[in-house]
Amino acid sequence: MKFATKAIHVGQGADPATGATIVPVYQTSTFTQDAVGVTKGYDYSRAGNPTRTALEDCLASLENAQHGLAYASGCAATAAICHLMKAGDHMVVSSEVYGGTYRLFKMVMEDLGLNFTFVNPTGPDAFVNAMTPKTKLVWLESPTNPLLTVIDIESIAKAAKEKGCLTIVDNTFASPYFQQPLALGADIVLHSTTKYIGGHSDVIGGCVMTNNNDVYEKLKFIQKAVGAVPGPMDCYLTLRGLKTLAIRMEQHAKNAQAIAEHLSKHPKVSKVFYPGLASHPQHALAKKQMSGFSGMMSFEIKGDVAQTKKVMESFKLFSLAESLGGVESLLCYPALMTHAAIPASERDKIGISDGLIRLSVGIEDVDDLIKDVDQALATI
Ligand code: P1T
Repeated sequence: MKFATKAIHVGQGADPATGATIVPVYQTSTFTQDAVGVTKGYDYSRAGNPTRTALEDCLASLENAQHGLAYASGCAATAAICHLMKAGDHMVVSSEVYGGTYRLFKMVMEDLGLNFTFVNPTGPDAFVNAMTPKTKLVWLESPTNPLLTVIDIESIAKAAKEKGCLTIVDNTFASPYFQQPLALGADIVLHSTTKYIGGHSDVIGGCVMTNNNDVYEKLKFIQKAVGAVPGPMDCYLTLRGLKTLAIRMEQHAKNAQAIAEHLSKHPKVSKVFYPGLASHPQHALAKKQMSGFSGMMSFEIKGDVAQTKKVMESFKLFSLAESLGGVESLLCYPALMTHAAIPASERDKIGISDGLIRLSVGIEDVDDLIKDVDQALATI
């Protein structure tokens, strides 16, 4: 079965109890048992719920994984993976990650005795050199948020495997439609389903997919024991959004490519970060490991911070908002919004400047989006 068909059908057969064509919202915390310990497969919704099972099965199929697990948010999924480590264990992390991922590692997990080394993501050697006998996990996000750096998943996963470490890829920016990290050798894939997978900016969620049975058993236990699970209505909304993922991603990528090309010729723009541009430093790698370049981009204007803010506040169709991946276009100021948790000195080192604007390009008519970009830039 191909991607678009799986998104609509896997895990979503007619409801066995009623024949409902669409997976019902099983809005129940508990399940009546036929006799003590005799259930129809579910006993309590923290452990499992049929609406969640449908979502987990469908998500797994989209990453060609045997197992899928859904969480209450992308950060909850990230925290679940941290629970695979014990105090004293070490993770090598790409220095370019979502600000909330950095915050969770540095400000929550380090206090519990986990250790993290952040490395420049552009050379596989940096990951290998940072590994110690205590390293258990390697964390990649590709393309990165918000600089759209493309990381060589295959090389790093291979090197990690040789050292006995598991590689995790946060695949939120690409979506499973454009990138399949497990096929590139990664052990675990993670998404904030709040973004492209849900696709309509109306639900928070996260997920993890793997083919490793041992990792799945551990994560399944952690999911139940920690309890950061999505409710049935959240699973329903995510599943509803997921059905159109393929068609949405095509349009996101088409619109983003057109806007990136337009911006790169614009006299008021100094730099554009989009993996679909031939000028992107990892364009060749992006072409090799992704089947499309998705809908996220960033750019810098020729101007100071005040002018950057003026431009940002002048958009009319793009909303000034955190998050990404919805059908509507958004823009954000990473330094003060999504990546504010990263200290300014670290942001400078990474390249998240005070002039950086991030766009989540939606699926509106691209002519309207380009007009909006142009009128905002015309204000300075
Ligand atoms: O917001 P939540 O569902 O918990 O997902 C966290 C997360 C994880 N990974 C990546 C790559 C992300 O971008 C995010 C969330 N990001 C934003 C809210 C943002 O605007 O970038």
